Amino acid sequence: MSTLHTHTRQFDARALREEFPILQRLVRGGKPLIYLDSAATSQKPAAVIQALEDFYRTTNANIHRGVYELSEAATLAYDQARAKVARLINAPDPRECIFVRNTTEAINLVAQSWGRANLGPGDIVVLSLLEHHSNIVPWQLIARERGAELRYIDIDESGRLLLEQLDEYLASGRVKLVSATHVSNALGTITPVAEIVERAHAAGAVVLVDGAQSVPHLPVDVQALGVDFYAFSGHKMLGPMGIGVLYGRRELLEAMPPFLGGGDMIRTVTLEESTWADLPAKFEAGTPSVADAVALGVAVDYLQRLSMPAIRQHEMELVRYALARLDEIPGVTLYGPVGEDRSGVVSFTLGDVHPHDIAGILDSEGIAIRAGHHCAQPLMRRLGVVATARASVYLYNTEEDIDRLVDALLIVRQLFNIED
Ligand code: 7TS
Repeated sequence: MSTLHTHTRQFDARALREEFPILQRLVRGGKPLIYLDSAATSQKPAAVIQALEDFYRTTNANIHRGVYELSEAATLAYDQARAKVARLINAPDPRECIFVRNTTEAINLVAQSWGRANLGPGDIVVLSLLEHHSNIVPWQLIARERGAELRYIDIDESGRLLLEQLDEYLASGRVKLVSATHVSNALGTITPVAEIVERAHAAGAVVLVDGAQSVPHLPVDVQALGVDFYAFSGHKMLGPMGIGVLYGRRELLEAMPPFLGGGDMIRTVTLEESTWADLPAKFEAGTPSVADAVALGVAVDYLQRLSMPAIRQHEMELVRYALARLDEIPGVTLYGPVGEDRSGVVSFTLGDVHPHDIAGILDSEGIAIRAGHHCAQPLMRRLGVVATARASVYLYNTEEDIDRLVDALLIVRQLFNIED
């Protein structure tokens, strides 16, 4: 049944696997690698790896400086990558897409630049209990510095945001910014971003969305969502590590002071003071990760060729299958919502086996999952667990990967004598 299903489908994950060199390797003494940790970082197709090599072999030069052929070619490739990223998220203007290192840096940029200029004593920043530490700690730092306060939107038992609480916070009239994730890395919850934006804007608050787990997996349209800032990482969307993006609405970015000072971000410098370059250079001090940006552009091409709706569809089918199969295993507890508002992340526990033990046994079977607090300690505390095991899928995963996961979990049950 499963074979027929796969053959009649447009999306052929098994064929795509061939394009990912690392998925061909064996681990743990000859076992095929079953990679179920794409929420931590995705694997890279040969085209992206090739783009890195090509850049250094044929185009390497610093950008925006030389008047010679190589520098012009490198600058052009860098700008084209920015345009591709802007198209992927439907940003109105590529200059609104700032290249940074990752989601963490993008959020710190907004906290340090926008936050320092706009937050004062008594102002409120609203976050949620679903946040990754990278969307908590930067706000704690700037809130402490500026005398601002933090509030957190709670979740219900299935891991969905309780938006009534956002309304209560907004009613105070003191909320300057709402910063929330689009997809929870620990539970897979897809949050109602457009609704959050509507409510926050009606109360005069600015909205930042952490898109680290959404841009790789869902169609994202920053204009349709109405967000003010949107942050994501290249390495989770088939691109290299070390390159990420901050989208920001132009009026906001133009009004913000620089984050880092140095070369490339200035218009003029005297011994006393400096003036700033236009967007996006104002926020890209120093030599950027040009090759990584160019390779991210190739990753975006790859995703768009498959189409984001098709990737989303494939992952939804896989997660539905995984949830059903894991649910059959006695002793398994599944976390996160069941329904359309769920991405390709499956968090679970098995009896009272520590998730690190689960992950260790799975590893000996060649299966890579993540175990721990997933950089979401407040969320784990809210759920009343110290850690979960987490399997996360991407476009190259198949139902066979889930079958192997289930087989290995049955071994864990046996080893730990879990009762039915
Ligand atoms: N926000 C979310 C929702 C994330 O999932 C992550 C990384 C980040 C921010 C930070 O991204 P970075 O690229 O700046 O590191 N999440 C995970 C994870 O779930 N397992 O490892 C990293």
